[in-house]
Amino acid sequence: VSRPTLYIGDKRYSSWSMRPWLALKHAGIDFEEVVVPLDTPEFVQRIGGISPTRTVPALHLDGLVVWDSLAISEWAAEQAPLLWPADPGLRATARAMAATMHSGFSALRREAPMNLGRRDKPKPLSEAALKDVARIEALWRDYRTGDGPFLFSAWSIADAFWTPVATRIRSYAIPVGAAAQAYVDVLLREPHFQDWLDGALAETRPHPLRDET
Ligand SMILES: N[C@@H](CCC(=O)N[C@@H](CS)C(=O)NCC(=O)O)C(=O)O
Repeated sequence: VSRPTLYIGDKRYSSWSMRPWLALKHAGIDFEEVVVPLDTPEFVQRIGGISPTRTVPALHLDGLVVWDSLAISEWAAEQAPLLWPADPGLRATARAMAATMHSGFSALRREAPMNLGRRDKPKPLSEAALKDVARIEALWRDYRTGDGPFLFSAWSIADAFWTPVATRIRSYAIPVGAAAQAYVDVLLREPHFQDWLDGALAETRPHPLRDET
């Protein structure tokens, strides 16, 4: 079995790429990462050979291509089952939490795109985006389980899916309650995220669409 390759976008901007990258790291899987810069001629030229959906992330292993951040995370969980909670009920809830993030909160995502080069700079958000934030806070409050720092006590793929949201809260100085802020801080202090952030801050390419001040 050869080493898997994870194709990702810029670490500063590609929130979809971050989630399975974190899952693979937490699984202890040895993989190669290849950054394909978003919104460039290089991306357009290479993406057809990388993913049938022409999006990153995509994982290549031994002739198999797995696209979509959740599908790649599930592949990682098959190698390392503890990426989900061991209890079947909690596991179902954790999957629901990840899937909810995967397919929802479009107003917040549109108005506050991930940009790891931006920190503590407020931006006025629409009512729809603020509603997204309130729903996220309620989910975090109502489904937090156990004594550990993460949503289901130990780190799980659900936390991977919320980590880009945590970065948006910090980047755009979005006000949240004390419990939500504490969870945000836990996600942003997590060592594998810190490694991703170091990589993001080392990227210097100006981005045509995202570098608003
Ligand atoms: N649902 C997909 C979404 C992936 C996605 O939209 N990726 C963006 C970058 S973060 C992309 O590749 N955009 C390139 C394009 O649309 O041309 C997933 O979870 O992987």
